[in-house]
Amino acid sequence: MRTLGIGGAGSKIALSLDPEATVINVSQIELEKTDAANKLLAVVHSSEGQLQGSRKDPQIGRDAFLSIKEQVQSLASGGLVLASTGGGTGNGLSTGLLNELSALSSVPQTDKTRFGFILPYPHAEPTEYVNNTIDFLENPLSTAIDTGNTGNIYLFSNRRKFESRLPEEEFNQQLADSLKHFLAIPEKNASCRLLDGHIDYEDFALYQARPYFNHFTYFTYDPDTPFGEQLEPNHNPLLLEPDTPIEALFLLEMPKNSDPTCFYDILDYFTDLNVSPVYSVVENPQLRNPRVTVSLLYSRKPAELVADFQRVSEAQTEAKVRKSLEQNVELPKLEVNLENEAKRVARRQGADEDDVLAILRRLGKL
Ligand SMILES: Nc1nc2c(ncn2[C@@H]2O[C@H](COP(=O)(O)OP(=O)(O)OP(=O)(O)O)[C@@H](O)[C@H]2O)c(=O)[nH]1
Ligand SMILES: [Mg+2]
Repeated sequence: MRTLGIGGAGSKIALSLDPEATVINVSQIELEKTDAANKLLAVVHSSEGQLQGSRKDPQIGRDAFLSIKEQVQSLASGGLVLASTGGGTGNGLSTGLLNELSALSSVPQTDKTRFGFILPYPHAEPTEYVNNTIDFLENPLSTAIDTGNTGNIYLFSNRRKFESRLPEEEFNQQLADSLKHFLAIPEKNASCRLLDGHIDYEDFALYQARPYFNHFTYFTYDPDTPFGEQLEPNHNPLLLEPDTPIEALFLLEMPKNSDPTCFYDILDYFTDLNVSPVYSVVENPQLRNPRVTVSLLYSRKPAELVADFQRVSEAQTEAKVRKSLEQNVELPKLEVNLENEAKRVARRQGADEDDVLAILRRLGKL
C-alpha cells in the first residue's frame, strides 16, 4: 500500500500508519522537522508561505498543487491519501487532486485513490477550520464522489480527541491502529483457518475501490443478541456516523471450538437492508469471544454531509456552524462581498472565475 500524508495532521497520521509514507507540505520548516524518509515540497510563490505553510488558506494549497501536480497524481494512484480539511495545505492540495480526478472520464479499479480526511471538532477549533471544511465537503469532495473516480473515503473526526482530552500523538496512533485493523482483513483470511466465506486480497481491493464513504468498526460479538442492536452502539467513535449502507463487508473471527453459524444472523441483518455483504468467517485461537469487523459503504449529498459534520458537534456549536453557513448565502453579505461570492460560485460550478467576474463587471454588478 502506498501512503501519502499532506499537511500537518495528514503527515503525522500517515507516518503512524506507514513509516514509508511520503509526506507533502508547502512549509519547508515543517518538512525539515519530520523524520520521514520520503518528503515532497510543494512550491508557493510568497516567501512567507514557503516557510510558514498555508496559514489556513486553502487557496495557497491549491496554487501549490500546480507545482507538484504530476508527482502527487502518480503517488496517489492506487494509494491512500491522508489530510486534514481544516487548514490550507491538506485541504488545498487535496482539492487540486480531487478536481483532477473528477475531470477524468474514468479511473481503472487498480488506480483508484482512497482518502482519509480528518475533520475538525467545531466546538473547540477555530472558525476558519470549520469554514474550510464546509467548503471542502460541499465541493470538491462531493463532486469527486459523484464522478465515481475515487476509492473509499474515510471521514475521521477530531471529536474524540477533544472530548477525551487525548494527547495528539496518542489520538493519531488510535486513528492509525483502527485503520490498520480494518486493512488487515485479507491478511487474516490468508493466515487463519477459514470457516466460511472468503475475502482475498483481490476481493478486498475491489471493495476499497468503490467510490463511497467507508465507516468501519470492530467489536466483541454476542451471538445471542441481534446484530443490529450491537452495531449501532459500537460505531467507530473516530469516524463520522454512517448512513444506511449501499454495500457492506464483514469478517467474523471465532475462538477455537465455537459455533461459526452465528454469522447467518449478520447476513440476515444485511439482507433486510437489501445489501449482500462480502464476508468471511475465520478461526482465531487467540480470541476468547467472537469478534466482528464490519464496514459499511454509504453515500451522502453535499448538504447531508455538512449536516453530518455539524452533528459531530454539540448544540451550542451547531449554532456557530449554522451561522457560518448562513453568512455564505445571506443577501446583505452577498452585496458586500459580491466579488468573493461570485468566485466561490464559479469555482463550485467549475466555471472560470475570471469569465464570471468579467460578465458581472460588464453588467455593472461589480
Ligand atoms: N488528529 C489530528 N489533528 C490535527 C493534527 N495536527 C493538526 N490537526 C488538525 O488539522 C486541522 C488543520 O491543521 P493542519 O493539518 O496543520 O493543516 P495543514 O493542512 O498543515 O494546513 P496549514 O497549517 O494551514 O498550512 C485542524 O483541525 C487541526 O486541529 C494531528 O496531529 N492530529
Ligand atoms: Mg499545518
